Formats: sequence, structure tokens, C-alpha cells
Amino acid sequence: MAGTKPPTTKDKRGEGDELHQGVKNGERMTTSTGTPIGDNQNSLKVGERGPVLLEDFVLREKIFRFDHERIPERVVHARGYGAHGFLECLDPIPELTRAAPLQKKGQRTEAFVRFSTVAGNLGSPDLARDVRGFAVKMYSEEGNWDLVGNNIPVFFIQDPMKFPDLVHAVKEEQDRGWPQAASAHDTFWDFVSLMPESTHMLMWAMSDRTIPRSFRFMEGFGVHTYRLVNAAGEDTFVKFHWKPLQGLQSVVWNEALKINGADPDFHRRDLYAAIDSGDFPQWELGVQIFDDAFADEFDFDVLDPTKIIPEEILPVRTIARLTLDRTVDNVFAETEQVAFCTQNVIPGIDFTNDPLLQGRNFSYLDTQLKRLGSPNFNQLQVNAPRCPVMNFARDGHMQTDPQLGRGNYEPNSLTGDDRGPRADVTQGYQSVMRQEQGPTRRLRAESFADHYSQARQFFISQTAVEQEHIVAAFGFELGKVEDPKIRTRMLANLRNVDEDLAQQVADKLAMPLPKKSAAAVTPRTDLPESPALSIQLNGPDSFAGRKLGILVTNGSDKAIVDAVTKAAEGAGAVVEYIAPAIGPVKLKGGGSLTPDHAIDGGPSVLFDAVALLPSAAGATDLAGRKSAQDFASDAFAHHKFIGVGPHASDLLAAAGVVPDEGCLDLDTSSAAAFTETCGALRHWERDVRP
Ligand code: HDE
Repeated sequence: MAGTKPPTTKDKRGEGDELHQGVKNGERMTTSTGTPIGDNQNSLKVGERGPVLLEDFVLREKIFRFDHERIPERVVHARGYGAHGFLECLDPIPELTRAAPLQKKGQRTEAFVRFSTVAGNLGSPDLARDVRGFAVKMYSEEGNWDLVGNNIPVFFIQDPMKFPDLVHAVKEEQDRGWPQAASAHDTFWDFVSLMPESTHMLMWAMSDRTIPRSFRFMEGFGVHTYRLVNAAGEDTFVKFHWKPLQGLQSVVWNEALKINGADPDFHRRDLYAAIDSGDFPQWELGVQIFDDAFADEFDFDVLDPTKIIPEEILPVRTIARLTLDRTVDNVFAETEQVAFCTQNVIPGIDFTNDPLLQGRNFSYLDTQLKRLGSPNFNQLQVNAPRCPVMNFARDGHMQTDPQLGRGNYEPNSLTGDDRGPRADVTQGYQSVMRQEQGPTRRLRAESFADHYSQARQFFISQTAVEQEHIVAAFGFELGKVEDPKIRTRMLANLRNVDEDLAQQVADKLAMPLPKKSAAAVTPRTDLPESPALSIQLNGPDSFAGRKLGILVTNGSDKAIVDAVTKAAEGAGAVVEYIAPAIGPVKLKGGGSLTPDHAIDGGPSVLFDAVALLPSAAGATDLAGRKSAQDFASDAFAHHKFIGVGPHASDLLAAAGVVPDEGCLDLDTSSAAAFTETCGALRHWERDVRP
């Protein structure tokens, strides 16, 4: 109302001492239909202590809205975290595709990314051993292009018919409701051991790929072979890769277990903090391009989603860069309601006959309708194309478009020039013309039958430490399997991958090696190592974007604390302080410091490296505390670099740590050298067995 002064009222206490906060800036609370609310603390009652009246529409509406807050969580990939950003074209490829984002150097396309785990429910911890989803929505001027990928380039199954079985097997068991977010149980291993096509993916799943240090440090893959199509309608095959400019990094399993307790939101917090501090994570979008001739000659079927094409055979060409530069404003509105669909493609991108991809093209649309409850889900801000949307789709739940005019069909002639949109026969999306023939059959192609050769190639491409982690992971997971025949069956399959691997896993389980399982195709042993498959061989050699935890106490030497902080921040790392308690710590040399964590809430698993800088008295105190001992011994056990201040030896001794070359003496003069060493990320030479 023009001229009306906005209301302001003062805070006041009610008769039962409840706080009624006053209106500031005229921001009056209303019901969903705009009626101003007079009391948001008390329901309408008869008398002072009487019953609540059904007439209280304010209460009823508030509770009604609350009752309906949840929508069905995703059946898979329920636990996720999203961020906004953009794709920037670095190397245009118009000769290969007319896809709008890839036409001009420097061209930017708005993007939204959602990372996720697969098996756990919405509230499950971030560090579950699990595949990570890497789903990218690109809002191009020719429509939304969704590249719904994972951080592993292969998948467990070859046919969509098996997806519900796979997911039932990995999710918590239906008769008991556990385990949550874990594959370490009978039903999962029962299923995969009966499905040798899973073996290649299992090698990745048991590697450190499934316990990434954060979303920022993992690769993404489109998995399936797709097609690029140029303006002349010519097509080529393509596989998509996202490569993190931050480098690859994972944690170790014992660390993952502890992070889940210390900070179940470790990955989402990391992404949020990095973006919030202006350290925008970036990935290069790369492509492997090939034609029919390559596909025919390649050792495996390019339509089989359990196979990769090694980068050493077909290099990845970088064409664009993804930057995430904005956190979501509201997790529900954006991260939860974002609806990725593999069938969201744009002119220039097309499908292949990979059966899994074909199955997905049905599933995602169907899923979104179930989850979001209305066919108009693409009108939500996070899903809405940034280009015009014009068609004759009408009505439906929650329609927000006023859909003007009389003609809502075509052809129509009633409305003259305002007759509405029409299909564009020259520039509109044209599917690649494919020749298909053959009898309709339910059949798995024979060319999909080699389940072990690439599994072995993955294993031999890992460093010795990574191989040890894989053995340990198989040992852990199968150790949780109660039924011995499942363990035996899995060992029999592993013998087809690598005899050494199978033997080591059998040793971990204290079981004899069973007879090798029959393999449909004799596994090849001649595939060469592919160094691109190792995380450790592709590290960043930089401490940038990592986190240093500095343990301080009253009396810590300010000069050393400052020098280490400066050196680490200078290297692009984030520094956090841990102290015996959360209140300020007085430093020797003047001033005080407010810690970020108390020692029992800030274990060393939350940091990439640690510096122990207690005062002499502080060290004596900490040496007697279990939390401080764990801080030091865990950092050591997890191969972390440890900066050892002048008084830290007692603490290390109390923690049972015998310092090695990864434990570096720390004073003002060695601070820079320490952070430089931290760039190697972990001291893998340290002999601590997983
Ligand atoms: Fe998915 N998948 N999937 N998937 N998937 C879903 O869609 C499905 C597969 C992937 O952050 C669901 O919106 C079938 C492969 C990601 O919102 C569902 C098959 C790959 C996400 C679905 C597959 C993926 C999903 C559940 C076999 C890697 C999360 C919620 C034919 C290339 C996207 C939803 C997000 C989500 C079905 C296999 C990746 C049920 C039927 C292979 C990253 O529709």
C-alpha cells in the first residue's frame, strides 16, 4: 500500500516468558496466502490452559507445510552435494560437433554439478567406500545437456535389466535394514560374485578411487560411448572425461572410517569451503574421439560399459574447462530438486547402442516424475533451460507458465502470425541416421564376454601401495561377508584377474585358494600397464587447496606458528588450529590465537598434514591425553607429513611414533621446506600396513 509505513515492533516476552521477536524492516511474517501472522509462538487455545482449536488456521498451515517437507530421496545417489559454475570452451571442435558450448574459444556455458555417493541414504556419511556420481548439467543456448557420469569409467553391469538387482544387492538388506552406505555385506558380494561382468568395476571399487579426499580431487567419466555430430550430420564416437586441475587424491581406508565419525559432511564441507573462500575447483573436459574403424579394431566392444579405452592407446584431448564458483543458496531447492536426465542432449550430441545408456534414457525421466511429483519439474529454477522453451505441452501439477493464446496444438491456422512454435527441420535436433537390422532377441553379445582382462590391466597399473590397498579392501569387505561360499566364489573369480591378488586376499581371509572359476573368454595377460589409471602416479605435487592442522597450546611459540602459517598459506593451503580447548590460546611472544577445533573434535584425519607446535608444558599435558596421542599416531599411520616443533617429541613418544623422514623438525627457518615437502601429499614410503 503506497504511503503505508512498514510496521516495526519491539521484541517482548509473553506471559509464559516466550520470546516474541518484533518486526524489523517491515518484514512481516504471513501465511502462504499472505495473511499477516500475529503470533508465531502460541497456538489458539480456549482459556489459558485449554484445548487447541481446530480453527487455528495459522497452526494448521504451518504443520501442514512441515509434514510435506520431504520428497522421496533418490533411490540411488541420494546423498549428494551441488554447486554452480560454468564451462569454458578452450579448444572448439565444430568440425566434430555442433554442440553449442563447443563452438567458440572462450565461450561460457552456465553449469550445475551434483556429486554424490550411490548406495547410502540422504543422511549417510560422505566417506563411505562407494562410487561417486559426477553429474553435470550444462544450460546451453540450444537446451540443457546433462552428462550424468561417475568418478569411475566403467560400471558393474552391462544390461539395464540388471540395475534393480544390483541396487537391491548393495543397499541395506531388506530383512534387517543394514548396513547403511556400505557394500561390505553378503547380498552385494553374493550378487557380484555371480556376475563376473562386475569384476572390472570391483577392482576400481576396491581401489582408493572410492574413498576420494574430496570431490575436488577426483576424475569424472561419461562412461558410455556417445556420439558427436557435426553440422553436416557426420558423426564420430566419443568418451567424455573430467580431469581435476587440483590433481587426484584419496584418503586411506582407516582414515575414511574415522572421518565418517569426526565429520560425516567432510566432502560437502570441503566443496563449500573451497568455493566460499574463492578457491574455485576446476576440471578439464576431455574427449577420446574415434571412428568405426578404431571401434572395429579395438580389443573390446566400445558399447560395453564395463570396458575402457586406455588413454595410452587413445589420448584424451582437452576441449573445455569447468569451474565451480558458486555454492547453492538452498540445498533443497537446488541440490535436491535438480533433475538430471541422460536423455537431455542437444544438437551435436547423440547416443550409441550401449544397452545401459539406452536403459538409462528411460529411467531418469521416470524417476524425476516420481521424485518431484509433477511433469513441470523443468520449470524449477535449477532445471529450467536458460534458452526459450516453447511447445504445446500443457497443464499438469504445479504449472507456473500462464500459457497464453488460443492455439495449443499444431498444425493450427486460427491464430495467424501468433500461431506458436514450430519444429525447425533444418536446425532442430536430428538423430543420427543409423542402419539397424537383425532379429529381435534377448541376448548378451559375445563381444561383451571378456570380464577379466581389463580388470587385470587395472590391477597391474597400480603402484605397489595402491595394490596393497586393493588387497586390504577386498580383505575388509569379504571379511564382513558371513557366508563362506560367497567368499570362496569371489576368490575363484579373482584368480582370473591375478593369481597374486587372489592369493593375498585369501591370506587376509585365512582361506585356502579355491579352484579358478570358469571364464567365458580366456583372460588376456598381455594388456600393458596404463599409468593413467593410478592415482598416485597422477598426483599434483602441490599442497595448494590442501589443509594443514597446527596443534597449539598456551605458550606455543608465536614466531614458529606464524612462520608455518605463512608458508602454508603462501603455498595455497588452508590452515586450521587445534588446541586443548576451543577458547583462546596465549602465545609465547605475544598475542593470542583462537583455535578452530578443540583436540577431541579436531582429529588429524581432518587434515592433509599436521604440525605439532605445543609449548613444553603443553606437550606434557597433551602427552597424557588420548585424543592428542591419537592425533599424532593417526597422522603417522595415515602416511601424513608431520611437522615436529621444538617440544613435540614427548607427544610423539607417548603416541608410540618413532619419527621417520616424513616427520620433519619444524622451526622458523624450516617452515617453507616443510610445506614444500607436504606437496607430495603423503609419505607412502612409511611402512605402516593397512
Ligand atoms: Fe544412474 N540413476 N542408473 N547411473 N545415476 C540415477 O536418477 C539408472 C548409471 C548416475 O546427482 C537415478 O535422478 C539406471 C551409470 C548419477 O541427481 C535413476 C542405470 C552411471 C546419478 C538412475 C543407471 C549412473 C544417477 C536415481 C542402469 C554412470 C545421480 C535418481 C541402466 C555413468 C544424479 C535419479 C544426481 C541417478 C537409474 C546406471 C550415474 C534411478 C536404470 C552407468 C551420477 O534414475
